[in-house]
Amino acid sequence: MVVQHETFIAKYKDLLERELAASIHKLNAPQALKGAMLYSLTAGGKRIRPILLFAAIDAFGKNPEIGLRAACALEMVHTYSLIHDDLPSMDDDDLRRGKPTNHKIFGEALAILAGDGLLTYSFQLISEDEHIDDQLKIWLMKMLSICAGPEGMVGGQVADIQAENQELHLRELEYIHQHKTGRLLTYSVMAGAKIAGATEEELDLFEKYSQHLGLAFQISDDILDVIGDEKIIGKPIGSDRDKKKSTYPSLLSLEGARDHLAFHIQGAKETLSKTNLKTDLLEYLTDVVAGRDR
Ligand code: GRG
Repeated sequence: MVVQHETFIAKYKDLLERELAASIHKLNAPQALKGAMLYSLTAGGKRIRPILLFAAIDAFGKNPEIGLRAACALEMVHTYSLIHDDLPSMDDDDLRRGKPTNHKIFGEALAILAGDGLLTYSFQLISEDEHIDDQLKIWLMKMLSICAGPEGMVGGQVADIQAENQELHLRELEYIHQHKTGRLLTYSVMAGAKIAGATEEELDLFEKYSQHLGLAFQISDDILDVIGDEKIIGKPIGSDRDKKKSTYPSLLSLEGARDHLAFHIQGAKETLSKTNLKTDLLEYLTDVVAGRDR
């Protein structure tokens, strides 16, 4: 089963990466901008979000390829967020995934514009998707706006910046992570489910699943920071380290954070089992995302 899941992941990662590159190459835009967009898009991300989108479609027994454009759009939004997050005015990181950050190569102005280009192009890609009908396009664009915008990732990023050097309560920490990283994971599975024709009830279950998954992702990241394992999300040493931030282990102790992680992994899997769909791949990805397989 593991081999089968890894084959699925490798196949759709490859398909996605070829489509991402083709989407940039066909753009009628300045070469410098295309170069900066392509640099970060092809800099070696794990593609967790598109894989979740494909896996959600697969759970319904549909061909995951119908979600290819939506998956590219999603990865572009994620990539824009990383480019902007690394800027001197934000985290001021020199390295991402072991490579120089976008602004280190292309300069700050082009890095900002490469992020802007990826964000706006993502909506163009969905609007031009020939495999889905207009109603579904509107749903996808609206949901992406909600999950990535002020009510989602951007709002979470602002809350995170405001929380620097402050001692947070657990619910404040959860707000930050549910928005900053969680909402895009929610979009990943809900978009896949919607593309595959999910009912409202199934969409609700996928949303609940993604909320557990998003928190598990973050708690696992916080635990890895404490135990010094850098390999799972590829976060370069030095990233975010100079700022004093509340984390799950700092609020709950390492043991408490581990209990919390186990709670969310179990919650995610229990929610999946209520869908009555073929969710073994999503279960596997839950363990991958929450770091249980390493
Ligand atoms: C700038 C609007 C704006 C938002 C930035 C996502 C984000 C918000 C910042 C990233 C900061 C960070 C390192 C958060 C920890 C969790 C996270 C999102 C890690 C990166 O995602 P992965 O592990 O990255 O999927 P790869 O490199 O595999 O694409």
